Amino acid sequence: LGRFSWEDPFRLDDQLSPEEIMLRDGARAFARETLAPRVVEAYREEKTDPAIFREMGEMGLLGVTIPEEYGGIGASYVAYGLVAREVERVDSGYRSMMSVQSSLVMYPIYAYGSEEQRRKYLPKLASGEWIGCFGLTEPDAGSDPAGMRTTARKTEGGYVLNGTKTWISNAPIADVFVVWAKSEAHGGKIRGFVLEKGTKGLSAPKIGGKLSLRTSITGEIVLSDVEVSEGALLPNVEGLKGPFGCLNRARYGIAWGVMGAAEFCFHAARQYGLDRKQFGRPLAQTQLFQLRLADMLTEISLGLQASLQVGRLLDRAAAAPEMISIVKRNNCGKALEIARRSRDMHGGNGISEEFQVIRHMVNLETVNTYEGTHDVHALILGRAVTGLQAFF
Ligand code: TGC
Ligand code: FAD
Repeated sequence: LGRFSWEDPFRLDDQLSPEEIMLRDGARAFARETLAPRVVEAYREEKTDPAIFREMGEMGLLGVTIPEEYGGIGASYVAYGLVAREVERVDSGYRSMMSVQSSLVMYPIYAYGSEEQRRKYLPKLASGEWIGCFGLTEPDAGSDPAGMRTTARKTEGGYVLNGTKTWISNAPIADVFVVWAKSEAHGGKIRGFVLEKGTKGLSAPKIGGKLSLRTSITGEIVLSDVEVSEGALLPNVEGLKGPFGCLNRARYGIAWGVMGAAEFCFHAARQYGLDRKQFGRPLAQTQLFQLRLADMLTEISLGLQASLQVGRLLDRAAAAPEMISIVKRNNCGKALEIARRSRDMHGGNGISEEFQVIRHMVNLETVNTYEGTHDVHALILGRAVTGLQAFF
């Protein structure tokens, strides 16, 4: 009979390569030593430290799947997921910073960009010298990005962009903006553009007062007659499959990431239950407490195992978007439930910043919503199951 460890029930470690374990351990040490000590204050003060990008870059955590010749480390999607899990174990906002840079900025430049764009942007994004953001959502086009109003009008030497993006992670501190717009010259199809900070007409005001994901800065992207050259267009993709190709990767990373946040909350609830006595015995010695820990253990084990399988398929270019919808949706929903439960199991202490679980809980509300809400992923799956479109 095999041994059982509550910290690794399905022996995930045995299913990883030595390189994946090495990267995971590096990310874990970085998260513990560099991110964890500053998170409580950063969250309280709603403060994003741009230095984190450079620190992540030094550790090789930005664009891990991008080939070495462009500054990445050419690692697997499983490795990318493992990094997301370790970073989000500390805070979903830090994972957001990392996954926007990796999947939503570096990936489209690598997959859809010209050689010149790759060489210009990727090494500096990989090192964290430049910070990137991804503008898809608009005030009137969230779950339905096809309804976007941002336009690109052709001029002699390039394009003029107009429109407003909202809820954009990293935007106020970004150097590089991947923006999606309907291009008149391409029959109104959606095209991607790479814009640079300082371009006339481009601004990115901060959205203040967020009560969730407070370590990750969010803003608008306002485009008022922004003139760019032909070289700003991402030449190799057209239509919604451009942004969705990036979202597939980011959503997959989120599936791993939220399991890290859930593990934090699970471990905290277990420790609290062992330490805290009521009615003359540890809370962890009550049936209800153990039932909840068993539920957490089960959901986390299943969520990690499913993410690993989708990651292996992604690495073989055999993952379907619907598989990613299953793990993004289910893992976010379960992580949120686990965080809420852990908060409750901490009693009054559960609302204190000291115990940290309420921060994870409130963060996970955002993660459950962005990159396709819990219900939108249900509709994607419903369409796959029935063949019937229920969005509209
Ligand atoms: P639909 O008709 O389904 O598809 C239009 C075209 O896109 C293609 N496509 C995909 N391609 C690749 N991967 C996918 N997952 C794809 N899904 C669709 C599709 O084949 C088609 O191509 P073509 O060539 O035939 O034109 O499009 P729809 O308009 O009906 O879409 C419906 C829906 C709901 C599925 C979709 O719009 C959706 O997923 N909505 C959610 C929006 C969303 O996820 N937004 C995310 C914004 S970015 C963000 O939140 C970042 S937060 C980051 C952080 O801080 O960590
Ligand atoms: P809506 O689409 O208006 O949805 C509202 C509610 O209606 C939801 O419950 C939804 O599930 C439901 N709903 C929608 N359509 C249907 C339907 N057909 N049937 C039934 N129910 C439906 N976007 C970017 O482009 N880049 C970023 O970097 C980025 N970062 C973000 C960071 C944060 C902190 C947040 C909060 C959001 C971010 N987003 C980003 C935007 C995010 O992707 C959107 O908020 C998300 O896609 C949902 O869109 P919405 O907010 O417009 O909600």
